[in-house]
Amino acid sequence: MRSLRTGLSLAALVTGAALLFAAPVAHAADTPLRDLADAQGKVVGTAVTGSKLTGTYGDIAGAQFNSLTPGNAMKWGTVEPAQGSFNWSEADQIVAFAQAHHQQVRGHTLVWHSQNPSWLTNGSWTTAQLGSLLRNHISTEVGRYKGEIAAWDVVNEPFDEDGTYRSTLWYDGLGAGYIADALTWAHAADPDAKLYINDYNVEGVNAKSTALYNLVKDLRSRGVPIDGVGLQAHLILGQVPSSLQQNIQRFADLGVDVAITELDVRMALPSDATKLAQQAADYRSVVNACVAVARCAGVTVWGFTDSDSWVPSTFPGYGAATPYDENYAPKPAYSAIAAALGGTTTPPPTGACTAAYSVPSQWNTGFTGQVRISCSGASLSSWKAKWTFGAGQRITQAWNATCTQSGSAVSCANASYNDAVPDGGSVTFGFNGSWSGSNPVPAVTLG
Ligand code: 9MR
Repeated sequence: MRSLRTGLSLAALVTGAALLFAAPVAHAADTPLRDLADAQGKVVGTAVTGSKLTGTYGDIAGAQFNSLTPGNAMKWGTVEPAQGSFNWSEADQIVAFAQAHHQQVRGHTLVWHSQNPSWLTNGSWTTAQLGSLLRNHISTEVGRYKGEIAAWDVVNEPFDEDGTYRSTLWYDGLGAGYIADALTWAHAADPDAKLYINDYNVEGVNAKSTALYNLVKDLRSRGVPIDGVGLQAHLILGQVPSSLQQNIQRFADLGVDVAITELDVRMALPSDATKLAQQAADYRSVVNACVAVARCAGVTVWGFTDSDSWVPSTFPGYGAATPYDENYAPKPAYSAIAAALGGTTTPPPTGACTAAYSVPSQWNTGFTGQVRISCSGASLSSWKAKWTFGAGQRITQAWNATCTQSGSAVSCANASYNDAVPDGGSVTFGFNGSWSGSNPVPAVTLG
């Protein structure tokens, strides 16, 4: 399903030639994440979009993960767009897919301040009406999927950053008791589902996570059915809280499970090899922290591919937050998750592909240039060679490549017949150009 690829990321100039190092990538022979997680007794999950569960997206979702979370399909606004009129199609589809692939489903989410239907948020309700609307919603949805959902994010994002309760439809209308009520109603509808409270910015020990801790402690002392805490973990590159494992442990010590429910690590775009390596380290520390605590149930990523991530639209200029790129190539973060789950990935190739620029002939106003791309210990399935002319040279005609020039910037892409550069092989293309004054050799990068 996954093919051998060479990461194109880091180019270094060596006197007119570009060195291209291969980035660590996963290979088809590597053990799927779900098998590694199963061996650890952990969940490795992903949020999914139902309509995308075909083709490569479906293949990866089914092969690599042992748990699915509907990204939006089970939210109130999706399932009951008009009062009393239900749309379960995407939720049903995801549950069916999960069952066909022997995966758990994490239900997400029953009580939230966001993505509610407008009939609900625009209505004016008495306290009693609001309470019964919530009760009916929970009973209906949890009841519909009784026995099919391993864990529910019953209450989502109940706290503000300072640890006080967030002002929401539910808190404002029903008081803090809505949390215990929601858990109780969910338990009545499916006694076997694990019931969670889920929030963000509660990964480390801080005011918000301490408020959550105190709530869970209180709920447990009162016998309210609370089984776990979800730490969403929408993280920023290089900012995994150092107290993550300690925080997971303190919840575990209360007698509840902990799940990392929405992991992603966003970075300022564009990504590069350094950022991707940092991201891999971040993913690894999160998964390590979960593996280190027995009551940590597992880790779910909030979308497994950069083509299906909420980040770019919410944080303009940021993205590349998931373990697979937009073309479904596993990133270093993928290998890091595998390693943290006890797997080994094929070591990164130590070889490189290089591009060497030369000028075989030159006359009064013209010259013939040549670029040879050679690979050793690495390979390319397609290539693009780029450089900037330093003295006003212009390409007039090219062969064995398609070259475009804009100002001084040149970009030459492979022809259909010479796209592959095998390990130990090379490809050469050439061009005629014009020059005057001088004709210095430019630095070529591959990408
Ligand atoms: O991934 C979800 C995205 O498609 C929605 O547009 C967004 C709307 O808020 O919600 C996203 O998922 C959220 C999740 O349900 C709760 N935690 C934060 C997630 C990212 O916003």
